[in-house]
Amino acid sequence: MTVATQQRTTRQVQAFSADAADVVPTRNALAADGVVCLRNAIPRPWLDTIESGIVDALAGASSDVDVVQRDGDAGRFTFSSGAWRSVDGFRSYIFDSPLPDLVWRLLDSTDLTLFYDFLLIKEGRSDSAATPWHQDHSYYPVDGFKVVNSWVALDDIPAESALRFLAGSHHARTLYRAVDFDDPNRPYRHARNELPLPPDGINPDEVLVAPLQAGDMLVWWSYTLHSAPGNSQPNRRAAFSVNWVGDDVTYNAKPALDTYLEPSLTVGAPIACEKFPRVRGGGGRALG
Ligand SMILES: O=C(O)CCC(=O)C(=O)O
Repeated sequence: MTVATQQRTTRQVQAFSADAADVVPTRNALAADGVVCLRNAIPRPWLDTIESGIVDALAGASSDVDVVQRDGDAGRFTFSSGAWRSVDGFRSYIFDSPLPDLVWRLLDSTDLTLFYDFLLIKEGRSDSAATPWHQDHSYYPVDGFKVVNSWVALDDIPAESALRFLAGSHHARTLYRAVDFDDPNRPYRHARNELPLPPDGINPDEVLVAPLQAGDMLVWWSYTLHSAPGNSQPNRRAAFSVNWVGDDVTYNAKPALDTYLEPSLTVGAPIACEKFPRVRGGGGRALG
């Protein structure tokens, strides 16, 4: 994203109370824009549970942690994925907090299946830890459209370091090629070269920005294009995201990271299995 784009970005992601009795306006906003914000979605005790998980994950409980310190940055950029099985705090948050019900009521699906968790910490002054424009779906070996990311802010995140979304970019159902987060000019190792690259020259008037308070949660479709700047603030900017699939999703076994693959799955079949457990519906715990 160009500096000019950042300066002109003023529209915000539509925000709703997480406990609104009527969920229709929230669902409509998610359908229209491809992203929605749930204010105060996750209460402080659950954020503390995630924080205790972070301590354990970084102490070795997560087998998939990357810590990157880029040249010239004072702060590090740390991420971990697929750690819920070995990190108690992450598992407890995913299965026992209000999270699955908050997500399921936004998804028009008979069931809700856990795909994977993702921790992302941009320490203060990790200025170059920018995230290029991408779709989450480009990285996944699955077909279907009921795939959502539920991304909770663990810190207050001002507009300067907040996520940006291209409003309505999920509508065309165009799957773009995966890009390399470390260097968008380098081919991603599992890129499908037959797919188009994400669009260049995003129109700043169509960009939604998402400044958040700790505990606010963004929910977006896996086809929604999004990006984020590095963290030029002095404070940590951390988030924990949980990715879910609904009842139209099937496995396609396309090349992908191990986190997203399960060799025992059949191409064309739903992905629910031991690695990707069904959490609601279809034998999972009932909603409400
Ligand atoms: O927060 C960020 O910098 C990127 C998050 C993101 O793109 C994602 O979780 O898919």
